Amino acid sequence: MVKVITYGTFDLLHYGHIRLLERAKELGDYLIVGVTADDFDKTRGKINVQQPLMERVDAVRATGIADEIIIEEYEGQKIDDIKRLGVDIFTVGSDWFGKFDYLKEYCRVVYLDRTQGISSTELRSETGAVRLGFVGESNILLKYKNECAYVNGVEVSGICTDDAGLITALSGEKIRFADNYDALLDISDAVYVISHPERHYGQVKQALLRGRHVLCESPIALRETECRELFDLAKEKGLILMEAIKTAYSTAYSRLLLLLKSGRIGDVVSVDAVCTSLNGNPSGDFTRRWNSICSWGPTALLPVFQILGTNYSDKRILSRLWSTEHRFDAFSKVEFVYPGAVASVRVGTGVKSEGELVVSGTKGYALVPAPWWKTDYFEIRYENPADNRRYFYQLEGEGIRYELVSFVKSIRYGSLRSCVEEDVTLAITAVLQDYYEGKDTTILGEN
Ligand code: C2G
Repeated sequence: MVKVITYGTFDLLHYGHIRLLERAKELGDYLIVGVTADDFDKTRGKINVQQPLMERVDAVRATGIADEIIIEEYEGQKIDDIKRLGVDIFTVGSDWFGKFDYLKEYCRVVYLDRTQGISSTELRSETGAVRLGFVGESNILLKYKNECAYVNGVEVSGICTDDAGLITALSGEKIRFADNYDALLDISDAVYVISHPERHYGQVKQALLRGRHVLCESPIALRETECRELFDLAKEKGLILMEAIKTAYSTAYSRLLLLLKSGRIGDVVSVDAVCTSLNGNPSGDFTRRWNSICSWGPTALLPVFQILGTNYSDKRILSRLWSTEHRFDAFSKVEFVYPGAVASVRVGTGVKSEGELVVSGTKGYALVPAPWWKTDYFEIRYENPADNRRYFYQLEGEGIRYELVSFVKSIRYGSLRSCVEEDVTLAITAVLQDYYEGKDTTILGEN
């Protein structure tokens, strides 16, 4: 019996895949198909896959061509499989010509002509790309704009900014500058809002009322009631309103949460997050610069609320200000008391500290080294160092492209696929609102 093996993602299975499988089967008597696991695809840069693994496995099985289906989960697995399964022939489409010649040491390698005119990428974009507009004055806008290049099904419709630096940075590109926000909405299906936090509520509401989906850099609003109103409006109009906190889309961060929830460090007793970036004195530019609690508060609060929940029994905010009039903090510490646990976050654009995340538990602790908010690595540590575990998960683009993929998928499938729960968003907003209203807040003085 001649055993043949081939591998693929087989996303949105189409006749190009099926023809490949049919010709692969004709090479021998028994065909094994390796379908790539979601994580493995993400690791090798295929972040736009629409279907989860089992849907893709079912689709391959339904063709009736494969005699056996396995899951491809790691780099180099093909060699293991060929040896373990006694494979005689490895085959793959000609778009991979030459890439698998190293397998000739273990079996015959056959490249089959790729079927022209069809691809999963084209199918993903067939339903019309989401025209995404950008509004704001931050350099983060550039990052998001550039990350769109990695996301199927989205195109940059235009930019609304009055930031001279951004306009200069983009001047060499084929980018449409909208004269005003309304004009940007005219040419967009969705907008990414990265303007000053004080303008978020109004701009998000305007976009929703115009039937546009919204990805808004956190905080979505500075009052809890306004935040609820916007979520209700989005639901009422069948639109996607998604809060942008890129850390939530980092694989390492999301895997850390799963390990903690599975009890790997015992009961969590303390969560301590630090986020700082010295941006220098805003020197009066208070309507364009973001203060510390808006710049870093949502990111630093995210693990506190996603690990310990949002039902804390007490909170204290301690802030050192650059401007009392504008309530512009250079540094803030927020302490929380929970039943059986505590948490603290320290954020600052006028203070420098070690930007790590430490989660302390009754059996051990998790350490995410600086800059934890865009990490690809963390450790679980115990009393006996021999028991320590290290984890690494590839992170491209600080998590932004994964966030954009989730946003576009949410729009395409009509249901929010956010990694930030609504109650977490509301809890973040409530902390910011208390800071601005001075509730539970002590001002330590001016910078
Ligand atoms: N294919 C094809 N014609 C197309 C599209 C795809 O012949 N129009 C082939 C590809 O060459 C591949 C298989 O169908 O052999 C599956 O394609 P994908 O699902 O796009 O996955 P890909 O990552 O290209 O698979 O490690 C090997 C890779 O996983 C190969």
